[in-house]
Amino acid sequence: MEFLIVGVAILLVLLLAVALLVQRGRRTTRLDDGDRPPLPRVRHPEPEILPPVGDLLAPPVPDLVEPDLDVPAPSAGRLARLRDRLGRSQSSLGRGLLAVLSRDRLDEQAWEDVEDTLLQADVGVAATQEIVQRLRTKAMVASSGSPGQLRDLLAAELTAALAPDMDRSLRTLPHDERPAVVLVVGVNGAGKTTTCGKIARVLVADGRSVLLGAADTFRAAAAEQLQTWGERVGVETVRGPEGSDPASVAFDAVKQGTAAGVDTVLIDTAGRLHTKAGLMDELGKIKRVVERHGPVDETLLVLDATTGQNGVVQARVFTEVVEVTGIVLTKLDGTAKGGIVIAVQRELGIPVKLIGLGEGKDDLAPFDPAEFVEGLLGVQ
Ligand SMILES: Nc1nc2c(ncn2[C@@H]2O[C@H](COP(=O)(O)OP(=O)(O)O)[C@@H](O)[C@H]2O)c(=O)[nH]1
Ligand SMILES: [Mg+2]
Repeated sequence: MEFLIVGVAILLVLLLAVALLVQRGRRTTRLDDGDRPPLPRVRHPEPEILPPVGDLLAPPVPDLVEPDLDVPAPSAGRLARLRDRLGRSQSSLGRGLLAVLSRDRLDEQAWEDVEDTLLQADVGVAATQEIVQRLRTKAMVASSGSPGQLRDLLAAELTAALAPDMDRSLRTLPHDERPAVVLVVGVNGAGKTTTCGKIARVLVADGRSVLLGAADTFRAAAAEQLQTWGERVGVETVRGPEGSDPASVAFDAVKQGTAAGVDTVLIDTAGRLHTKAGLMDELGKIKRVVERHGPVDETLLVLDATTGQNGVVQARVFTEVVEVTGIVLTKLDGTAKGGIVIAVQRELGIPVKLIGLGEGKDDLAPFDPAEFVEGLLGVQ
């Protein structure tokens, strides 16, 4: 019995000793491992996700659009998307006219009311008289004279008054050796800088390269505002020191744009000159100096639509200074009356090319007469 106890005790001691040895052996191994360079970690390859075939066929995203940059909305279809903003703000014109045309009898009073509604909507005297006269004639010979038919006749007349055949394309395509140059002019607060920024976004969305020129050198904040617009879409801005000569900034912008091989240079200008003569001098000089590089392709006059007929008077001053090739009417989403588009175009004989429909980054739409009239009249 004693033998057995001693035997078990010896066995236990032996087992303990073996266990200790194994333990130490492990530790040693660990230390050795630490001295060796770590084994490369085996990376399990990420499962490869192949793009769908449709994506492979899609055009490559232009380099300009980096992940941290905005991807502006495409310009196509913008007016259709934004036109309900017109419907809301233009209720006086659209709803007023449609209410009159829905009357049981279109008597003398009714036509006078149509005329008043158009005048109140800033359509202007000459255009109003013309529209009413043509509409009256057509309503007389109309087959049914139903409100729906009269609405269609009205839409057709308003569209005709907007000269749908005018060329509204923006000349922004580069020439052989130099970029297209777009000059943006207008009075202070009309929305020039905002419009420059929005146009830059439209061009970037269409895959073009752009450079901005901050020729409003009165305040550093003006150049900063423009630069911020550009930075969001990866577009550079050429600036000069505050108070420097705007013409030389504009000249440098075109020079740098040419060297960089961009498609379009957009030049923002100041509008806060106190006298008409000062404005003439400055804008005339900018244009002359820029044209040492070659002719300006597009001169856009930005008008605040809420200023109504005053805007037309203002516009005349600009057309005397520079050859305006297109009008941008801003703030048509606000209290503006849509008729101003008809008046401006008719009195200046210059096409409205773009309209501003909000403060949002992509709230600028190419102008389309038929689409615009549908917006004015609202969806019935
Ligand atoms: N609601 C609205 N506001 C606009 C529009 N376009 C410009 N603005 C605003 O008008 C103000 C003046 O714009 P800005 O571009 O600085 O005018 P600038 O002095 O001619 O350069 C800014 O607050 C803009 O956000 C527009 O289409 N709709
Ligand atoms: Mg400005």
